[in-house]
Amino acid sequence: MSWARIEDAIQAFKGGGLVIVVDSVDRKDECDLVFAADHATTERMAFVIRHSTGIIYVVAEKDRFEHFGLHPATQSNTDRFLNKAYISTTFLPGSSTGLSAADRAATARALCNRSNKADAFSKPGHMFPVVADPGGVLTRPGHTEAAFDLCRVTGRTPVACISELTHDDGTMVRREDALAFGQRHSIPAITVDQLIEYRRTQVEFPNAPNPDSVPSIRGLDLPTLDGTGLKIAIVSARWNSVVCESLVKAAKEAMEACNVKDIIVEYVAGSYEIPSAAQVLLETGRFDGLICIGCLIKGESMHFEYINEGVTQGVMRLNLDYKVPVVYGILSCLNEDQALARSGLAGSGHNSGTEWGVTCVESCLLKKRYRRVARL
Ligand code: DLZ
Repeated sequence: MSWARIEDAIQAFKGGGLVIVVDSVDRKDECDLVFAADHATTERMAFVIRHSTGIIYVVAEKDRFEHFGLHPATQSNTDRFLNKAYISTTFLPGSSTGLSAADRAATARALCNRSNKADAFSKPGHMFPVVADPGGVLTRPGHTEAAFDLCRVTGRTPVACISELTHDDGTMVRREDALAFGQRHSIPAITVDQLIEYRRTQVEFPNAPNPDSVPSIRGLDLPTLDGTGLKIAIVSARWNSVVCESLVKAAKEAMEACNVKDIIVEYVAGSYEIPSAAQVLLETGRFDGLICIGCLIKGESMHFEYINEGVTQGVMRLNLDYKVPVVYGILSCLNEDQALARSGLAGSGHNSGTEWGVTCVESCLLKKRYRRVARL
């Protein structure tokens, strides 16, 4: 029996299946079952609980755990491998004891969705978060980073579940037995070293396709993005300011959830002024992306039609002239109710600002990716 091809293990993981990951004999010499948390089903969780220690770790970045109000399990880490354990947790809505396979699967999936609120997670609980090193297996060759990297190389939401394989008598499963177990259950088994080798050949991680950082709205699946380091400008109209302010707030929050820290907002009188003000900001070359926010509400004259047309053309021109993503965030509404319903002010829960924030980050990252490839 031998290790699976890394490509086959990646394919299995991408499809939501289990993978066995084995670290080096000089390290823990442990064999873990790992799978993507956004694919955590009751059946898969039950299988893992039955064949492992029963302790299910959930692996992700520090920032994600802290977003849910989780904190380090200890102030002074004395673990031999400096395992970055966070306080255990259970996703409360709909859970019973938190320990059933169904409850633990629900907690795993809930940690994939940043729109869940911190107070929905009990502290302590029955799932055990562990922070992955952002460098993945290239900086720490452990199971935590292997599971995290499997998420990243497959473009899944970067949250995974892991647990150590054990025999029925409670002893730890070692390499040969792990291979046999994998063969019995059609689960590919790989080593951390194989993943390190694979990562060395990778230039970029693909974008996660899953709606995660914010709830998905009417057909637009909002992806998980890391916009660290991006500089974004918002130009907002003051006309219909209650609506515009709510849109600006949602766009900022969506970008902040993607780690964008540098966001400035400039105001102009009405939507008509937006393209020229945006041009002034783009001329500086300081921004990776820009969002135009306004709200045009149809009145009794032709004003609405003319401004609508002019502003739309103006924003498109900026996009093409400056080669910087310029997001069109100008509502064109037939009445006030439509404006309120699209800006999170009518109890619909829908705020278009969220979509525009994520769209801006996504477009900026796309541009950065291709700019880097062009330079290689
Ligand atoms: C004048 C006007 C009107 C009637 N309605 C709107 C509107 O619904 N939304 C908006 O953003 N701006 C409106 N404006 C102002 C124009 O956009 C512009 O500021 C003025 O015509 C001055 O150039």
